[in-house]
Amino acid sequence: PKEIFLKDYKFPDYYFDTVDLSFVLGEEKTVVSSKITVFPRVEGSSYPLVLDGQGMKLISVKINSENLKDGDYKVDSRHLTIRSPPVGTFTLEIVNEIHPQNNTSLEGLYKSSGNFCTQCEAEGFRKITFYQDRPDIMAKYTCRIEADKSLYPVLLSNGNLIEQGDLEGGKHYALWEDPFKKPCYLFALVAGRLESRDDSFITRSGRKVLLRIWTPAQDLPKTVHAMYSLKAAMKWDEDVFGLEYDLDLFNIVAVPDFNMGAMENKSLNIFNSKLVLASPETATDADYAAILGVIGHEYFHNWTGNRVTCRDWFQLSLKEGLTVFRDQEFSSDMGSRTVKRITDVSRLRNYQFPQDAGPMAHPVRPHSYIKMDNFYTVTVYEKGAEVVRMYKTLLGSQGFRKGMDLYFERHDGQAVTCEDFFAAMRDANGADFANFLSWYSQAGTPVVKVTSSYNADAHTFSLKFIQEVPPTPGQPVKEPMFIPIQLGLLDSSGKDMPLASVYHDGTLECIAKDDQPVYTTVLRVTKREEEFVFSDIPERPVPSILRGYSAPVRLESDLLESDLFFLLAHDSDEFNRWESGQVLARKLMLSLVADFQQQKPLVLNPKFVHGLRSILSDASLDKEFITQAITLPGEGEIMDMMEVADPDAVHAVRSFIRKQLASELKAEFLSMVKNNRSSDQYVFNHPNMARRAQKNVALSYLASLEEPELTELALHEYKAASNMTEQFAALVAIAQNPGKTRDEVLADFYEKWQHDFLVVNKWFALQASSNIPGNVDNVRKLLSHPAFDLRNPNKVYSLIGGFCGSPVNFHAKDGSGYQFLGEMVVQLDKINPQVASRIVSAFSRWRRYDEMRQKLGKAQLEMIISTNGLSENVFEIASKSLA
Ligand code: HT7
Ligand code: ZN
Repeated sequence: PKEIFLKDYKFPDYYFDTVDLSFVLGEEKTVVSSKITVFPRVEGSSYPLVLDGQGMKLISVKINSENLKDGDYKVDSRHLTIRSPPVGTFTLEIVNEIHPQNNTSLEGLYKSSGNFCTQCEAEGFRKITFYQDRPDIMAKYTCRIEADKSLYPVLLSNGNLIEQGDLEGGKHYALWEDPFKKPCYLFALVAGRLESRDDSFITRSGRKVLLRIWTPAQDLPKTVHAMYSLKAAMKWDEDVFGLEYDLDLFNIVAVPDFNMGAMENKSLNIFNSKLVLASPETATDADYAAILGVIGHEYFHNWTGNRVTCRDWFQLSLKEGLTVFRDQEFSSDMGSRTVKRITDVSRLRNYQFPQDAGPMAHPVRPHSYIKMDNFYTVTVYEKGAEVVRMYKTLLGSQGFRKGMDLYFERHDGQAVTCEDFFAAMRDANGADFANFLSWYSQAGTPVVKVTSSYNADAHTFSLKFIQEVPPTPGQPVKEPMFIPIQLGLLDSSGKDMPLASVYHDGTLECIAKDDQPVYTTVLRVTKREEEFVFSDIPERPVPSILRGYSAPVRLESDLLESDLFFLLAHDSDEFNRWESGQVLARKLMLSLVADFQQQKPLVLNPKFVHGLRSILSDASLDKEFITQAITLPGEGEIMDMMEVADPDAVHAVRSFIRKQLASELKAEFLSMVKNNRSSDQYVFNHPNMARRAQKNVALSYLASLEEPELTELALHEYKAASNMTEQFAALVAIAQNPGKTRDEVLADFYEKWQHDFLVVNKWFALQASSNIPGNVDNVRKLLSHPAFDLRNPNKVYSLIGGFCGSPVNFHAKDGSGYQFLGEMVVQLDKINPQVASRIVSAFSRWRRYDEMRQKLGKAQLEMIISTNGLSENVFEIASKSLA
């Protein structure tokens, strides 16, 4: 397979001005015709025109209405080359045939539940017709769709509907025109039996936009929350960024078969059903929150991605990092900012940090790829969002907004690079960003070590930073990064001290602004080693470092255990208050893991229990914050910090601490369950979600004790629940423990919900991720359950992906978990390479485990790589994992 490099980027020889597409959709085949106005980049030049195209039958090619002869062009399995096109502007007409009904890759044009739909990002358009399938080719499109009227009453594409009508033979057609230039990855078509929930939004300039969410008729009642989310997102983008929607129609279509979450096609977003459909009875608070975030995300792409797009796929984070940042801010403003930040940082730590430390580590802007689909990663998305957040931390809200305004002023309608975004931020603010660009080019999570000292005579407090960026594949040596460290200093009563000035790099910098005291400041750490000395500090402070998690780094400070407990109790920065508890928990878990490995008895530090008890009883704290604060770091996070990851030890220790906490804090947890019950109607808002979260976490702790009356309590909550959030949490609590109750409740749940495929997926995932030893056999059985289907990505992610989340069973010492996954990857690859390559990633960190597991994991990767006809997608992940 061919590797593509950023350094080899070349401007295209030809651009396209207008593209008229026509689809005749049929049961046996679909005929695609395109008419493209082509012009050369350099006037008067003539080069061969190379079009991408894969897996389709070419019927005819015309230039300026003349059929081309055999020798005028060449077709191979990947390209159509026009040998010597005419000089100047010309029209190119192509007719080809495709077979969407056989397309199980869910890329290009395919069928989902009998309806036609498309997915073109990243390189799916080349499976529809021959084209220059690259994002810097931006053109204006029309799209005519012709299909049987009774089977496909709804025909949708991008832009405005300009004509429709009936045709002979029970057929009909629709003609769509998109007035905005776009790259082909934003093209979309949907044809099917769908109905819509309609609403409208009046933009700030007074235009009325028709909003339509399309689903099969029976699902329409479940689109209320999606519509609420869309309208909230439209309003938020106007209020916060001054960005208004630019067409009179915005369509969202929900489809059950989709490789990722959703797609921002211009004015015709296509969504995985699970990110649209919700009702209190069938969706959890987490589902509701995900829908809000993703509907927002795809809508926000209209400006950050569609109006301004990427020059090439290496720049993906230009649109994705920025849009994730925007959706994070949107969700923060709609709920609790602290809790949103905590969940986002946890996600970064649990998924991105391990990627950044493994064989697939790549910079936010990768240097090369074999299959672009493999680079829709937590690094490009989530670390990319952290990079955007750092601009805001450095510039403040107003400065960041000025940068965004300049970015749109300069680049609307263009395909640009990460440097263009950087330059807009810099130029709008006259800012000095030093070596900030290395965040785009260097992989690996920087480690920042901080040591502190207080000089009681001089009343100065010094913080010394040493940073190191670990080596990653292809990048053995790194330059220091520009790390914004937001911080405050706490006095002995727990209050923030006013910060007057700091001595740094030979100069005294004033912190106070306009004679107003400042309590939180941002230090600019740019060198390998750097010292900052605060003056006028009357007593030894406790520093609260990296407030709000101001940079995506691993912080190692010399704070004492007592300092961490102090911060947990007092820090005015809620994020760091939570973080201090997590640092304590991580230290505790690691030391207990060592004890477990040495077969020492496990004893829980009473100070830890005491710290959590004070959090539980602090009435001033937000309930959802408390829930986060009493949730232990994930097993993956702890394994990631170990020299040799030991899944059994980490799982045993985490279970031990949970049980100890449950028993020590039983009274508190029991009242949390009682006090947070409610007979109210389900409401999706912060106070109600916080209440449910608190009740659910308490119930989960209690059920871990396996005491009959506590299992009974969980069973009672399961039966009494009037919404899925509480019902499913009770089921999860019960399912922790093997036995009759577990089996009966699982059977009852399926019985109740078998008609709802999204709820059944939760049921699959819960069983698959179970840590009950030997569960692989149960998962194998579930593969042949009537509700399971290897062709549906959601089901695969629930059952097979869910299984990989079990430290006990996926990493089983007898290799049964690895063998199961190896078999699944090979089977899935023949159906859907994108899904297979996501699943094979579970093997990528095989070197982190003990020798025996290494051998077993490696053997599976070798088996996969030697499989005949392996896709490029899986090949890339498997070969990089073995390298
Ligand atoms: N921009 C969208 C990316 C996407 C995608 C990429 C590869 C293969 C399938 C895909 N489906 C959607 C989603 C987003 O980030 O908004
Ligand atoms: Zn996106």
